[in-house]
Amino acid sequence: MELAGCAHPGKPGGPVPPDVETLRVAGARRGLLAGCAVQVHHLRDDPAYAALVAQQAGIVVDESALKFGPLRPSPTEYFFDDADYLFEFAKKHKQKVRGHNFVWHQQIPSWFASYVTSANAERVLVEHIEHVGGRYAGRVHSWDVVNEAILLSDNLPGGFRKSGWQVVLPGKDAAVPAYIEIAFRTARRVDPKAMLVYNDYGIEADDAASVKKRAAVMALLRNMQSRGIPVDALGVQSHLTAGSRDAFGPEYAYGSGLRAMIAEARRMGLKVLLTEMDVNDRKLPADTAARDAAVAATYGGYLREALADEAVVALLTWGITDKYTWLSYDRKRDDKLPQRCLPFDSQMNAAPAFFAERDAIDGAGHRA
Ligand code: 9MR
Repeated sequence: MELAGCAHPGKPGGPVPPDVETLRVAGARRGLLAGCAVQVHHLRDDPAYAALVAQQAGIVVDESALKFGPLRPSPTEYFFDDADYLFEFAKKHKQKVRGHNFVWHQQIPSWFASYVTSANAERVLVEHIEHVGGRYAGRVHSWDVVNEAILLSDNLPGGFRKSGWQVVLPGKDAAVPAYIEIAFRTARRVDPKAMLVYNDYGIEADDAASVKKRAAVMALLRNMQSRGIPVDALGVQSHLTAGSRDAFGPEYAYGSGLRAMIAEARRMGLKVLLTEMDVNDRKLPADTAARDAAVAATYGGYLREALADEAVVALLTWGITDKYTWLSYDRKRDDKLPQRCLPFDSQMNAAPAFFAERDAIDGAGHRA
């Protein structure tokens, strides 16, 4: 496919004409990988969606295909069809691929609870990473090795989440649970070319809960580094909610805390990836134009803050079109209207958020 140039800035509300600069091209000019999460079954069955992903994304990640549960129908079986399809699609369209994820507390197989014990957990985890990471070694831009390991309300030392892996593989070091150390060391051994990422949410805003969670995440990264555990990047999921600080409080404000966290990661020698951006509109009134404007303002404001730091080397939205967003089934609006949270609306026309995202990329400095 011929990539769009930057001749024509375009405008919201219609399909993107071929001469309108795409997200991937805008990103590439700044040394920033811009892309999105996809769902392989829609790439297969919805050609317009597949074309939009091919056109806009320089990097892709599947919402589910590389997670433990979807990959592992039983302790001895692997299901690679969807993940293989993703890698083929990406190769055809000259896109990079992110791996999401080796370790998470959700989407683990139904057999996990009865099969995995403290006695076999390390072997199960290592074998999984060897098998999956090994299959795609050399073809993965970055792996979310561990996803969402911090949950302060679980009240464990270090703020760790009482996940299935934490329960069977806590280890003796309260600062870095054994499963995290094992996962990162194994991932590095199996795919030395992949950037290894710790990925989390709820660390973007300026309210008290986000400030505390951010501190716990940064402490984990520092403790990993001081123990020689290989970690290359912080993944900031960036599931945001539109609204104003004045109306709703500091959990709707993205600014100084975000900048400080990214700067701290940079000083630690880490890269930063914005891995799952979308903007929940459930606090906004029904009016479409007003909603779109507020969502776009959140995209623009957040990205101007985050992209100001050259440690940020990738930006992915969690989906590309409102047609398939998780927010519409998982975070329903009170009025039941579909969420308008992504750069393209449910008709796959460019929304104001597309232009806000692209303009923020255009306005960012060049990364090395
Ligand atoms: O978008 C994903 C959705 O399709 C899955 O059903 C869901 C399962 O819990 O996971 C969603 O993706 C999540 C991601 O893996 C981790 N961060 C939060 C994302 C949204 O829930």
